[in-house]
Amino acid sequence: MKASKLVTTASVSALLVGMSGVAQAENWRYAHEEYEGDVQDVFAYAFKEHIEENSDHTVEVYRFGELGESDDIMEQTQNGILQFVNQSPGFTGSLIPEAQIFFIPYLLPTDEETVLEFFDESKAINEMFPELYAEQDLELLKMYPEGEMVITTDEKISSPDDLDNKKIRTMTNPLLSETYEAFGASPTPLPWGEVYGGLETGVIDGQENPIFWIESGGLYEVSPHLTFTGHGWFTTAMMANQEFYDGLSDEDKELVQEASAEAYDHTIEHIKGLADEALEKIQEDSDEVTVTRLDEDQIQAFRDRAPQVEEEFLEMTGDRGKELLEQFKADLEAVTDDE
Ligand code: 6CS
Repeated sequence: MKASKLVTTASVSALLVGMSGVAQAENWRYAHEEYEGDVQDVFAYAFKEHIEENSDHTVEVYRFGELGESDDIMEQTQNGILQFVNQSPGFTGSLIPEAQIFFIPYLLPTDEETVLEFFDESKAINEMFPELYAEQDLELLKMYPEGEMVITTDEKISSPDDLDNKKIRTMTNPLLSETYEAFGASPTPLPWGEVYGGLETGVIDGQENPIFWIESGGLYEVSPHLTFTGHGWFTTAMMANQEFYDGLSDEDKELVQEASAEAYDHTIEHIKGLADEALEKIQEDSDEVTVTRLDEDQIQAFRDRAPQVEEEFLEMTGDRGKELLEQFKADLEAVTDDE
């Protein structure tokens, strides 16, 4: 009698919870590739804040190194150990070849406002990429730029000839190696954890990254000659494990979408002016650092090498890559025409 009363009470309670739509509070795990206060961390914490302020769920953020390298956190997300991950196409490019589009040099302009508008409005970014990520069991939530790429080296450079025989570290996607080969260098793909030590010991002679990261990771200490070539932007992507996302209630899906949109807006505001601030800090800290901004003729010598990389991209990705590239260019034209 007592037992059956208990069962009945429990069933009624469960029913009431179900009827009132009260979702069970969950703790979601989210890993990214950077350190405290860096761009991906700013995004992650804005996302966490929105989720925690608007639901009973909590988000635990893991930074670079806490769960391994970039490829490790992607694997953990695909296996469902993590619910969310921020991984840059620099690494995802070996999993989703089309994501290497960001490594075709001189495809994106250098003007920040135009680039930000492109990310906001691009059909290639906001409609085509989610389908490509879904094929790898990933729900793409946002793609966003972190900053213009700058090359750092052990000696001053201003032409492809100056890169001859220089071992330049690249992220681990095959197209970026093609880019640096086209630029005249010897590309050396390495995970992030090996970059500072590699520069310090001379295993590599240079690398590319946005200024905020060159400052935050102290790269200028071991690779002091900075060159603005204008050849691209560091882009990144935040996503969820597909099965986890598909299993969320409609209300939670909306919550995740809203949190992603809010984190995106917040992060875009954060990156405005960030490169100038970081460069100032670098110059205050080091007398050894040189900054070279290539002029139009010098840039042209690098730009002339871009078509062979684009061709390689098309070879690696076939019709799907062609379609994506065409849309990407059309989206760029639309935002450039607006100016
Ligand atoms: O160069 C890299 O590998 C790293 N760069 C940045 C800006 N973020 C994370 C990434 O792993």
